Amino acid sequence: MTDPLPSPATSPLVRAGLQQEVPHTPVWFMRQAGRSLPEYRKVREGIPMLESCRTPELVTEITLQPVRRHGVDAAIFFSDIVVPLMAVGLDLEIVAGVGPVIAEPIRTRADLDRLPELTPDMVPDITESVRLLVAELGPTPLIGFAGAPFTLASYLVEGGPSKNHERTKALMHGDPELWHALCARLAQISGVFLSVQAEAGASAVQLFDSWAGFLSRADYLEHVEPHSRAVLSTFAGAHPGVPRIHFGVGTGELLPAMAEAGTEVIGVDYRVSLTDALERTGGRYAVQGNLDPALLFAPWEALERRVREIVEEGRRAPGHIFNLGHGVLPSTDPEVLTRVVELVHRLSAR
Ligand code: 1CP
Repeated sequence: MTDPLPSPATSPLVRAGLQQEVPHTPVWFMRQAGRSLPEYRKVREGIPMLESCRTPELVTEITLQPVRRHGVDAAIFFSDIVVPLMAVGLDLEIVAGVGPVIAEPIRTRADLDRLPELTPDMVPDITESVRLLVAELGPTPLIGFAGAPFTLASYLVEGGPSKNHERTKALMHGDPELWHALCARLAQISGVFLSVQAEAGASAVQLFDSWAGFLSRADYLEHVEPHSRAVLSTFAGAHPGVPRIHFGVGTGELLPAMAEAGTEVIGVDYRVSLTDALERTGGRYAVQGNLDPALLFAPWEALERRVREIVEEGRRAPGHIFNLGHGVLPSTDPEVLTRVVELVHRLSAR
């Protein structure tokens, strides 16, 4: 049999996600687009973050930049987890050096009424951006994404980035009914945001529950998991064959629960080895990760040693997507990222 024509559906990233044979371990980096790239800083000059996210030509250019430069195996859609919240009419801003800031936080039932459901007609620009990208990317897959209900809820309840998530946890425990209503609404919004991207041609999706690691396992299971499960299962029903990646930071204790919430790929941060992650999830899930982004600042020999270890550990998984354990740090030397891509491809070539 001859090899199928190269296409996103037969790309190493999608194949690894679906536990199929791959020609090499696919690599991409969380936050591969962004401030580590001079070409990004140049096109973003003077344009606010959320405006950039809603301008299809700019989204396309920024998403393609790291693909051109590093030869990564996937593009990640340039957007932000708060874009769908902005689309339903919430007053919010991404403040440079801070992150998302919500003008009026959501803490009461009346506040929840300011958060309507998302419908695809509220985000025509997202459809357009994804279509433009898929046309430009050819066989390289585009990863769509959304924030998971807990991580989104944290921004909404706290009003911005939080160190301890105290107001969020106070609401979760103080008014569970409102908490579940808020998370159910956020699950609807995230679900539609993911589905719009897949409908327009995204070949894989990642659900970012970046702050889930701040929860105990019991809190995760009772207050959060049902809502992430709703997003993930609705997506799988509508888009079979599009691999899902479920990722959080500091989630070593939650890996089994996050895997069982419904995913093909479990994202692993750098605090847990891929070997331990495989063991904790019964060896049944493909894994993504997990180079410590700070190691990109270490001497090449030390970095190379760690990359080799991760590629080796990944061979024991039913599928491995090489990535960092969290996003690229802004002052990372982009040339080091390119070398890591080349190294992973060389080490893993079959
Ligand atoms: O002006 C700028 O350059 C703003 C920096 C920036 C960028 C480049 C923000 C603000 N968001 C983004 C893009 C982005 N955000 C992407 C696409 C680019 C890529 O990965 O290459 C993605 C996937 C996100 C998702 C996102 N936004 C997450 C989940 C991923 C993660 O890092 O855990 C989270 C938590 C956010 C919120 C957010 N948006 C921006 C910042 C600085 C933050 C984090 C703030 C905080 O610490 O709470």
